[in-house]
Amino acid sequence: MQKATTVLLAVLSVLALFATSTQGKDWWENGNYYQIYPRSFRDSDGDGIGDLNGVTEKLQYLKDIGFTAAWLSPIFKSPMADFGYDISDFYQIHPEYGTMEDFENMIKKAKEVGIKIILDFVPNHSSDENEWFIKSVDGDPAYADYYIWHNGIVNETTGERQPPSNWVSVFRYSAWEWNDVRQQYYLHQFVTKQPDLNYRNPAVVNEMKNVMRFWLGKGIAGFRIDAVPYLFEKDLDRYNNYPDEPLIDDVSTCPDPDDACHLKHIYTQDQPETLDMVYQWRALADEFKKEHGGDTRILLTEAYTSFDNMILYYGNGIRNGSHIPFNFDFLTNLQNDTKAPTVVEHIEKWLNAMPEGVIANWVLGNHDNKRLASRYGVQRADLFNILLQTLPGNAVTYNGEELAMTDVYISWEDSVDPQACNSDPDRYYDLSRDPARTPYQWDASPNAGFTSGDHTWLPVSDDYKQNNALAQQRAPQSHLQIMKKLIRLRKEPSFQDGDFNIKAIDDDLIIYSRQKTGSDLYVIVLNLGSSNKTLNVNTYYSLGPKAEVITTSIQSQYVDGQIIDPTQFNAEPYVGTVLVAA
Ligand SMILES: *[C@@H]1O[C@H](CO)[C@@H](O)[C@H](O)[C@H]1NC(C)=O
Ligand SMILES: *[C@@H]1O[C@H](CO)[C@@H](O)[C@H](O)[C@H]1NC(C)=O
Ligand SMILES: *[C@@H]1O[C@H](CO)[C@@H](O)[C@H](O)[C@H]1NC(C)=O
Ligand SMILES: *[C@@H]1O[C@H](CO)[C@@H](O)[C@H](O)[C@H]1NC(C)=O
Ligand SMILES: CC(=O)N[C@H]1CO[C@H](CO)[C@@H](O)[C@@H]1O
Ligand SMILES: [Ca+2]
Ligand SMILES: [Ca+2]
Repeated sequence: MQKATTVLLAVLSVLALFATSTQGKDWWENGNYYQIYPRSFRDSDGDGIGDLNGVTEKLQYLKDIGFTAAWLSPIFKSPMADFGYDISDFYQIHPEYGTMEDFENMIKKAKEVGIKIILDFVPNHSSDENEWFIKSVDGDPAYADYYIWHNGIVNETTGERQPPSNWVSVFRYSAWEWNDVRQQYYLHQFVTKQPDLNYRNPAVVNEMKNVMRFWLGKGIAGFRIDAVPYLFEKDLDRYNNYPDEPLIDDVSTCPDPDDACHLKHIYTQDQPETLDMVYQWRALADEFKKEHGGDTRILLTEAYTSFDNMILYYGNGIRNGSHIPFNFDFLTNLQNDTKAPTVVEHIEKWLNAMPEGVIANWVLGNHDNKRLASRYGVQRADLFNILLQTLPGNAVTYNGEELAMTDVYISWEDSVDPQACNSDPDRYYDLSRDPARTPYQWDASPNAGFTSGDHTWLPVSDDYKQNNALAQQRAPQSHLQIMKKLIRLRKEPSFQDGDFNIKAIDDDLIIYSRQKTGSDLYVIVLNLGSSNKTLNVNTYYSLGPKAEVITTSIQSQYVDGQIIDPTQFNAEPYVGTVLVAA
């Protein structure tokens, strides 16, 4: 009896959840987010470097595909030691990318077109060329504690001064750099030109909140926040020292002590203070809306961290956190040879762990990883885009993945990414982020229509004559056409609010359904493997005697709109297909 009541209550609360979610959906919920890497997106003035006017020019293109919002990798003034993630003035536009007026035009155009603009916020560090750092080096009292400074320690054997702790930078070597002027070490968790800001100083916390208010005041829809786990480090102990980090359990997996992977980052990542900071930023975004009106301003957070931590970024039940804590589960855990049951496990794990009332999100690529089509094979690019667009929640797409652009080989000599350049000719390629950052392929004209100039900051892929946005727009079937169709489909009630049931049939086949009561039943079949498999779809989800192919991978034997017999469905190698009861 009691059990029945509990079940009934559970059913009622699920229904209540649906009722609220369908009616009051906010603009950002179940949206489609597009990451623009501005340096490589579109060059408007022929210098070989993408810029803001280039982005403005292409906003309509993004709207036509169906994206809700675009987030831009950093566009702020920077000496470009880490391609904009080293900011020398948080309040100014980087001159190569344009002027403040260009920025304002971009925002104006985005409003006209109906696409939200989200900026990258890089709070962990500034450039060493930032005025704050220069003043800090000089000991200016207002800035002296803006960064993390330490005298270092004396080595008992040699009697010489050495860094305060064994901490290693993400991009190799000690995370401490000696400064001759100040006669102290400063901390940098990324390259030496990226000194870490000191979040234990309330003036820094305030300053960075002012940066956020400044850009929100310019009309952006929110921030994507960079490298969140690195914000805080363990505080000084009572002897004024920083503790060494322990070695990883099996050092043979990362033997070089100069590599970050050699240590367990228990003092330099995921400190408890970090979550509090994210919650403060969320409160700021909420207050900004209260004070200024307009739509919800959102936060997206970048954190490669433990699963439990990722979930806490959403909020702790009392305070709210990130609207979209990037779910990097696919990027970190799905390899080329990952089998269907493992893919399903990862999807269910995230959905089951999410706290109540928040929205899932899925990320398949960004400027720090090899491209989707290169990781899983071009043949499977559509399959993964189908997966991304038909899962419940928010979808995040890195520019070029909608065209199935592939990595471009960049030689050691031509590499510019510090993560690659800090390694050596034997190892750089695996580390290099350059191959996924090459210019966007617009059309078949020279340099893929990215620039009118005769050179580009990274080489253009040599397949651009066949593979470009214009060709794919004109073709009756293409990766881009499939993407457009998927994004339109996602607006259907069954994808916005529908139930989701997924299973792996064997090592290759994934099948799942999306349906909202009273709306269409959709069934998605993905074949990750290399052989044909015939199946009766109705055994799993009953489509009835006939089904329509909504969309399917470019190489599929089926075509969009075709009516088929779902009891004799041929799941071809590497093909994904969306079916609906006909
Ligand atoms: C002291 O310096 C020596 C020589 O550079 C080094 O091998 C040793 O690890 C240092 N000691 C500590 C505690 O760091
Ligand atoms: C957190 O977000 C939920 C859902 O939007 C809202 O109802 C709640 O009031 C928020 N809590 C705080 C502390 O802002
Ligand atoms: C992924 O696997 C496919 C087939 O199993 C193979 O053709 C392709 O080269 C692999 N790609 C990578 C990046 O390993
Ligand atoms: C898979 O089935 C299709 C359609 O029947 C056929 O054209 C193709 O050759 C088959 N491929 C393999 C690997 O058996
Ligand atoms: C995905 C992403 O934005 N990664 C960035 C994390 O932060 C470092 C340092 O700011 C950048 O180098 C990465 O590109
Ligand atoms: Ca330019
Ligand atoms: Ca830090």
